[in-house]
Amino acid sequence: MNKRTTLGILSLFLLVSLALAACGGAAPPAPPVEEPPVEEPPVDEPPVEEPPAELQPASEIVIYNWSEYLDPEIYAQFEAETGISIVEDNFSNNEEMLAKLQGGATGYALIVPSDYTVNIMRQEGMLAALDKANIPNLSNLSEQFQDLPYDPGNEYCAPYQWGTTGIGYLDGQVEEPTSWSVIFEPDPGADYFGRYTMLDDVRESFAAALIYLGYSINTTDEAQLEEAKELLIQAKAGLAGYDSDTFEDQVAAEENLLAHGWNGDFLFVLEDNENIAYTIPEEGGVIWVDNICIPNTVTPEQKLAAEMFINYLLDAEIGAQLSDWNYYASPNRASEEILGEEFLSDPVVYPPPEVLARLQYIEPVGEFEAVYQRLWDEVKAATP
Ligand code: SPD
Repeated sequence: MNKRTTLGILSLFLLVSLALAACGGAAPPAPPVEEPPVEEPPVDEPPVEEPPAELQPASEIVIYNWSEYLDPEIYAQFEAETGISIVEDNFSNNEEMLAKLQGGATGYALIVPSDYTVNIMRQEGMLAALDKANIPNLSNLSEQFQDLPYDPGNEYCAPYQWGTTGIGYLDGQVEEPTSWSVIFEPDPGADYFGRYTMLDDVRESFAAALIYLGYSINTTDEAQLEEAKELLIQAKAGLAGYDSDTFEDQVAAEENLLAHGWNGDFLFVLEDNENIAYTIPEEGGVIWVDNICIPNTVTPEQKLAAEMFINYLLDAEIGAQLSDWNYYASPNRASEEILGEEFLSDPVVYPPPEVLARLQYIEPVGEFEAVYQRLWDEVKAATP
């Protein structure tokens, strides 16, 4: 190939290349090299605040209560209205409940201690303070139940029901027991000998003996307590047993003829045996207030559900339904208005002033609780 020919070919190649580029047929130009983005300094914007999730109540809670004290219908109604179900577990006396919680039981969202036990539990820091915003029905309580000495201002508990401790008996088969002597000095020839029970309850049983001896039921005098112990041992000669749960059923069934026990429980079995009667002996008896409280071991969800239930119980209609079922006096003024005159004028439920004057409250006795307990263990173990 000569030089002209070579130049001709090169010119032709150049021409073709230019023509192709003009028609877009050439390879695409390489993309421009991108500079890395310049990092902007972070702007100090406030984080987007999520509204706090509203606390939801637990769907099931457990109440630790005395037996036959809460109408099962009330649990069912509450569940139908709120979706929260309540499971009930029972204790026979305050000390059993207290020991279980002191032992570390954590499953309970509600408990029902008596007056002096609320005091003990408060001092030991075992109760959760009530969130009153969740319990507006506290205002339904009678004034005297809104500021009780063991829980001023209802900081920890709502009063549940109140009542008395005396003797229930089968009218017509035994004479009205006007003295605690029927229990402490029983006649071995009497029909009722061997057919009576005493409460399985250290403070209640000591109270009966101390009242009979003319002492305070809150004595811390060891000599007086020893005397009471001897009396309790003496009573065992004719005692069918200690019973806090079925004493009223045993009398209604005429297995026993009398029993040391709580007023409402005897009224509860009147429909089984119309001859059941109840009296406070002349020496006196015990008056008490039971309370519904929340142990300090609950979760926030359990506590909310528990407070919703307390509020439900304090509703005027529900409080009346409760007393109508368990025959105990109501601390709820609004409920009393519904309960009616027949209930309010029953002297077994609402003792007249002359009976009230002979009643004493059990109070905490501090370190002496252990002395009562030791002597009670001795009573239980003794052979009369
Ligand atoms: N059946 C429920 C009886 C409740 C009695 N609680 C009274 C305790 C007084 N110490």
